[in-house]
Amino acid sequence: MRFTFSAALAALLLSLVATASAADEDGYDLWLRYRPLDRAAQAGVQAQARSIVIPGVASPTTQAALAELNRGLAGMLGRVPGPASRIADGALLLATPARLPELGAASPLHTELTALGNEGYLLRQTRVQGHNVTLIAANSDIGLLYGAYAWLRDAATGAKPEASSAPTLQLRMLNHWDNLDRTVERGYSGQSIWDWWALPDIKDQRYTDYARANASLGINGTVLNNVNSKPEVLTAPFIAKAAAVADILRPYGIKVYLSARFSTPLELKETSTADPLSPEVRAWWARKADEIYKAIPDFGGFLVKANSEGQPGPQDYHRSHADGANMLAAAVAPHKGIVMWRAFVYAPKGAHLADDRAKQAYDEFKPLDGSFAANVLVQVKNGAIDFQPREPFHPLFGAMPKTPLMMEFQITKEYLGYSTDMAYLGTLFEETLETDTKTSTGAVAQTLSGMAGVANIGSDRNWAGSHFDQANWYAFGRMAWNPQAKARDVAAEWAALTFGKRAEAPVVDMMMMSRETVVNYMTPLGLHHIMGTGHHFGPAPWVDNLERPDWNPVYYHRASRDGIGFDRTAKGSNALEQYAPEIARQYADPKTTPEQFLLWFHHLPWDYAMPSGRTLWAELLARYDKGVADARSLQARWVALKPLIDARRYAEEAQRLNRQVNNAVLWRDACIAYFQSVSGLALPPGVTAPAHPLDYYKSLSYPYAPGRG
Ligand code: GCW
Repeated sequence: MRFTFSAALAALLLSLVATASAADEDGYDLWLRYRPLDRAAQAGVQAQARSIVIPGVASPTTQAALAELNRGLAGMLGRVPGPASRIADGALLLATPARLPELGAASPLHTELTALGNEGYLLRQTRVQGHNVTLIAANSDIGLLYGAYAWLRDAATGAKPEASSAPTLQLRMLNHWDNLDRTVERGYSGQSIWDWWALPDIKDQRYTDYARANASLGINGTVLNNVNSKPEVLTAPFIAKAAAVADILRPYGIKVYLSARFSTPLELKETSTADPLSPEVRAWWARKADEIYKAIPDFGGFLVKANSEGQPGPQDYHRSHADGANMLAAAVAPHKGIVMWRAFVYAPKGAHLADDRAKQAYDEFKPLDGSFAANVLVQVKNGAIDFQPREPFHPLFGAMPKTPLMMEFQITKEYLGYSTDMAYLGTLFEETLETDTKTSTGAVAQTLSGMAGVANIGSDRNWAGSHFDQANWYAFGRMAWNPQAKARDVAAEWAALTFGKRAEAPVVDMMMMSRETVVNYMTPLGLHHIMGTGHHFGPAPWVDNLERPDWNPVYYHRASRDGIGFDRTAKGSNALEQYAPEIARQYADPKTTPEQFLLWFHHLPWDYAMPSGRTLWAELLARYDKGVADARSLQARWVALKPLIDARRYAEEAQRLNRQVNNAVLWRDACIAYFQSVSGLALPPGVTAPAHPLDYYKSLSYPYAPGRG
């Protein structure tokens, strides 16, 4: 009797524990959750992986692939097939031509496989050595690892295994804006994951999990430190720390890069100048490169922010960006390293200000097309101003045919509500990448040889600050692998992996509307850069007293009694001239300018007639109202999803979506109060007056907002 009672109690407790642990997730596992499949799906997956065979000598990369497959199968099926040495029916076979001679020139797969290059893979149900197998084939071990992740993704989502895939872009990079003291510039997910102080002796398990997550997306490079760099990162102790990280990332196909401060040798007092043409300086960088490559043989190279926002650069010595970039490029060239030189430049304090900050990068870089060394890439921000909720594509894309360009997206949401507001950036990436430059290059995506994303990864348990912000890391990686990927498909994949198949469709609907919602309550109709000084969080369209004119929101919206918007046509700054003639012509006329860019290119009277039949003033108000209404809709949609989401993640996102509604209302009310004070116009019937007078919004300050590094 006693025995029965305690057995029953134990069973009850066990089931409670099981339910609780199944219910509560903290997000650490990201999209690599590998939760148990239903019975039918289990049978299908099991049939493809009765054993795992990787012929030939194991490498760190094949070991990583095997470990991940085992982890995935243990989670999804509750069993681990383990490695087998012989090919048998039902084997999951991972092989390169070097590992399995059958995949060589005589193979029917040879042509297809060769076309996939070094990183691509193919998945195929086929026969090998007389056995029915599921084949993951590639030309290199890293291709096998990517193939293993693809196979696991398909298994977890019930998707039909993808036939074959290869990346179009060579460089798929994260840029960490992480400082050496572990603060993160524009980071909203805790501290830096790089514990520089503890490295190289103490290596956090997170570094390996970081590598797994990135490899699962095909990310193959990471810049460990902030572009606002420090000289110390290139000293021996920090090179040793970076080398320890590189050792962990290497099996996953991820190279380490560092942001270099242009004046490093001078500041370390090892040279008397930082002039890029000085032999002393050139020799110093060559020695430094040798030193780095001794510690990190596959070191990727340098990322540089120069002559921008007070950073030192070649212009300090009356040299050009090309002189500076080529000097560093010469130092790393013997080691096959590269230099990524950022085009985010705007005049330093006191220098002559361009008439329009949006024009400066093009003005400085376009004339240098053709003068960069072969191992230099110019990294161009998405947005000629700065990662705004919406910007037209940067005019440098399509304008530098002789220079490899990289796209720089910001995954961390500096300007889109940090990690509190929900904004799925897949739609933003897609919108930019698919835009036709109307030059010989075609779509923006076709101008690229690499893509960089400013990381949103930190020490928070869920990595990204919020669960939905994980999707932005995911989308960046998947779209760097395939810039033609559709935001909706990527969202569907992420949602199924993260919240399960049943939640997929409604979660995707939320994601797909989320960025437009933010645009509407922050900067509708092409408005930009009207956020608070320094922290860039809340609204501050009234700010007009900062040292530089182009730091002031009033510089960008130009609202006055007569109208609103920045005239970038020939009557104004003529930034339009930097685009292909076809685009310049189309955007020269407000009637043919896409509504979403209207006030980016035009200054228009408040009573300008919009296609909706409303005046511009009424349309602006309607957009702010729509932003708030859609934020409420996101909140309600999440509530409806409650039965499908585990309690912990449900609550964590619900709190954020509630706060987002308040944030949307704040933006709407503050902007309407301010623009009304300028336009002097009444609110049309039905439009709710802001909750407070303008002075109230002006008095709000956020001295301790996160992310200022
Ligand atoms: O958007 C601005 C940010 C800065 C950042 C800079 C840049 C790293 O506010 O924090 O500095 O862009 O991209 O260099």
